[in-house]
Amino acid sequence: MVRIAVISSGCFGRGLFAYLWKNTNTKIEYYSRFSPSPLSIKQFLEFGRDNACEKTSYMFLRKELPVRLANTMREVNLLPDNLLSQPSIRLVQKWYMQSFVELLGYENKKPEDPQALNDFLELLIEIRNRHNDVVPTMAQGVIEYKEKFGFDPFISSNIQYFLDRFYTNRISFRMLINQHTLLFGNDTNPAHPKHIGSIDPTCNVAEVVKGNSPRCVPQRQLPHKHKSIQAVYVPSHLFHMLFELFKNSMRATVEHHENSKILPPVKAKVTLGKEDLSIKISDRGGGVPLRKIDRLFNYMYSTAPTPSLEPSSTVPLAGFGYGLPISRLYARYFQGDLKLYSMEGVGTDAVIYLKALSSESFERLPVFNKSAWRHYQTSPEADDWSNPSKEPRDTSKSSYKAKR
Ligand code: W6P
Repeated sequence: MVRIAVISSGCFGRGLFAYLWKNTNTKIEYYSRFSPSPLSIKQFLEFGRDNACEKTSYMFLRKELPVRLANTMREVNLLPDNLLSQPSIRLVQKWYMQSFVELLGYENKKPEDPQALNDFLELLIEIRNRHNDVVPTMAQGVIEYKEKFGFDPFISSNIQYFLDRFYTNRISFRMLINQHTLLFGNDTNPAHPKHIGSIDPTCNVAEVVKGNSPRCVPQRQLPHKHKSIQAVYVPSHLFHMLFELFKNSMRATVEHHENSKILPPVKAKVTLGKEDLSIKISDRGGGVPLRKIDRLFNYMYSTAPTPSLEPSSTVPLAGFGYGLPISRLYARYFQGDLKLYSMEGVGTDAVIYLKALSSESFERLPVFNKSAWRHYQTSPEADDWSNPSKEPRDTSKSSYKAKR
């Protein structure tokens, strides 16, 4: 009713846009007050297996997707102005805004309307495509910032905190969209009839490991040697992580043994315990000193200054890029983790930990609240440990006694 009043009042230009803008921001505020509802792999599986109901999925998603979008959009706005104002970040914000507004179009559309169900599914595919390049575009934004303002530890820790949460949100958003479109779209997957959406209920981990590397030697350590280790998992996530780890291990191996005829193999080991399913990838690529390990996961540190100027052939494999931090997010998304254990001069073990039980692998989702807000206000770790500088500390000032 208000909408009609505004349009018919004749102030078509700014008035209408101002109204729509204000209305959308009110909606973002409204939806961001809900916390996202994490699902376990078991729940994804059971929902998709027992004659999945499209109406139920629609009813859940038309609320849950705006909730997840709004939570992350509120957090984007907490980024420092100098970063927020970069054109690439603005572009990503625009995509989020558009997708959010489009989803709101279904707030009042009844699930009994088959046209609404079909249009909603089409919209999800459109949104998924619109957001395809979010990761490289955000990386571009970080580059734009770095070119103008240089590397700053405060900004770097902000970016690290933010991008981990932002990309986790994106992984979860795409997971929900993929489940809905794969279960209810016409594009059934004939290659994997047993899969439930993107989930393989009997994912053979060693097979995915082998698929990544013909040179590796997957060793099995099993309570029953005849049975291979299976997981209820998203094979594409597992593939993404393993591809990244093998790539890094092989590069380290080749570079460390440049002048020798034989290359030590990259080895893989898969183990299953009561809690964890663990996958270790071991290389003898000379290792990384402890001081540099954190950098491998740092977004601001590992964004190349000007990748567009480099020959394109070097881009996909060059540097560590965002592959490692995002692989770790995939592992953490379902309550696992990814860790590196390196011994300088020798080599590196990378371990992916997954939950052995699908009932325990709940989505790990960022929530926009006061505690998250606080992270953007405080500076990184106060300097409350000694530094190795040999300069004697100036004790003449009174501040020495009156510790603050
Ligand atoms: C290295 C560095 C690295 C990162 C990730 C995985 C394996 C390896 N090996 O030397």
